[in-house]
Formats: sequence, C-alpha cells, structure tokens
Amino acid sequence: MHNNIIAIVAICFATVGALWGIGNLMNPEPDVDLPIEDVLLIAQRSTFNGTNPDVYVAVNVPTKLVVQNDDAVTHDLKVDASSNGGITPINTAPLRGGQNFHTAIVVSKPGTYEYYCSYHPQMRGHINGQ
Ligand SMILES: [Cu+2]
Repeated sequence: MHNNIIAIVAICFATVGALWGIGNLMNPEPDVDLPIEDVLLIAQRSTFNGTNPDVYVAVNVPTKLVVQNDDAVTHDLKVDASSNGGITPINTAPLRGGQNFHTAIVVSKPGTYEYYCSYHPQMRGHINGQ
C-alpha cells in the first residue's frame, strides 16, 4: 500500500513534469537575458547590411549571430582562424536567397578580426572584440 502511494505520487510528478515540458516547447521563452544585442547581418545587393558594418562584441561573451541572405545569388559568411587564436572560426553553409544561418561570435582575445563572403571579395568587414 505504501509503495502504491509512492508510485502514484511519482506518476503525478512525471505527468506534471511532462506537461510543463510540452508547455515550454509550445511557448518558448524569448531570449531576454542576452547581455548584449544579437548581431544580424543581411546579405543584400552584394553587401552585408548595405555597408559591411564593423561588429563590436565583448571578449568572452558569446554573441548570437544571424546571417540572412536576401539576395537572389548565393552568399556565405566566414571568419578564419586568427594567428592569435582569439576568435572561433565561423563558416555558414552556402546560403541561397531567403535562407539564413544561426551561429555565434565567440572572441576570447581582444582584437580585430575579419568576416567575409567567400563568393564576393568586396563583402567583408571587421569584428572588433574588446
Ligand atoms: Cu556574397
């Protein structure tokens, strides 16, 4: 009898836990706790954001990066390994028009690093980690 009560309580907890988990999946919480703004780079007219802007990130604070291709042609975004090892390399897949890629910028040493599109040499800018 005592074991039955324990089993019933355990099943209740498991059920509530499962429902809670499903509820969270259906209503994911927004990313409100990111310490700094996400970075959105949109490939358009063979530039990133029209100006290939410098991107500023804090050292040792992973920054969410979304690369969106709004052009008709394929683009990608790459960051190569640096000689000081201060940035985690980035390589989106080739992105066709309308596709996007979610990743992160992770800088571990202050410095200036280059991002670029491997298809279009003029599409390049800098990531400044400070
Ligand atoms: Cu490109």
